[in-house]
Amino acid sequence: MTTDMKQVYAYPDALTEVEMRYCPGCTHGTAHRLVAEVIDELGIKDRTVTLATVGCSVYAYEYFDTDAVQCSHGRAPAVATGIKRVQPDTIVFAYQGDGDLASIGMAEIVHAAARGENFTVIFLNNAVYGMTQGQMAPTTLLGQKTTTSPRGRTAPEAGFPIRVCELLDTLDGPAFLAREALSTPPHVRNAKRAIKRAFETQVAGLGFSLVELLSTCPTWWGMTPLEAIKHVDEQMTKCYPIAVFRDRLAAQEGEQSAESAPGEGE
Ligand SMILES: Cc1ncc(C[n+]2csc(CCOP(=O)(O)OP(=O)(O)O)c2C)c(N)n1
Ligand code: SF4
Ligand SMILES: [Mg+2]
Repeated sequence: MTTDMKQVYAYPDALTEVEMRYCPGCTHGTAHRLVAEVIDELGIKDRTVTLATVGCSVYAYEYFDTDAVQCSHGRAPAVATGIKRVQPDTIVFAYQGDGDLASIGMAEIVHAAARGENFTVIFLNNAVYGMTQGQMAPTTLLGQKTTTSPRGRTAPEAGFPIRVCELLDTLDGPAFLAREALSTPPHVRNAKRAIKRAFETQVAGLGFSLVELLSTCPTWWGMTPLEAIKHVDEQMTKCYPIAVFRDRLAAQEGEQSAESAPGEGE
């Protein structure tokens, strides 16, 4: 008797076999896997350049089986701009943490988005500086305890959390902007859909794309992996709502299908 077995998951081609150094329960690894699956599905591995940044994902250049450049803190959008303008056929993605992107690199990301540069950003929002021991980030929630806000973040002392997608959504440059959460399986599936859409936007040459992924840092949040997932799902999404803010590819697809549909009287 033969049984038909359908393969549901396989190790992505776009990941190397280097063991990731993330803490148990950290969703950086989940994000890497989703990006790698998308690269495989789009068949773009041989022309993809990974931009690793500074933070816990600093070794991304070892984990993705693509060409890669290690960028200094916050400067990945500037590096991406250079590579993409010189080699427009490459697919470039920057993998940035919230300290990297929304603190030291805020100017770079805003201007690259405003210019509508044709590359993709995977933005990991875990509400702390993970690598340097859990300091407050621009994305830290009000009331959240970190190593530099031991009594909890307060607005008079440290201002309000920065919502990157909403901020970039005020600009004309971006072509795709979405926020998803790496929490429950349905959210993880939606995150992959958004990542794919972002890469497709770049492949179609439509301009800047960014996916913000709400992520865990159980180590510096002082939580178990399960508590951290719950925290993403129940607390982070209150401050950072899940949404697709901009999808110019969908708008283009809509126009194309309207053009090809038979008009009235035809
Ligand atoms: C110019 C510069 N300033 C500061 C640092 C120190 N530093 C390394 S990682 C990091 C924070 C990273 O946090 P985030 O981007 O949120 O990444 P995570 O580790 O949370 O994934 C900082 C401040 C550095 N490497 N270079
Ligand atoms: S410190 Fe936080 S962000 Fe860094 S690997 Fe550990 S859990 Fe992940
Ligand atoms: Mg962080």
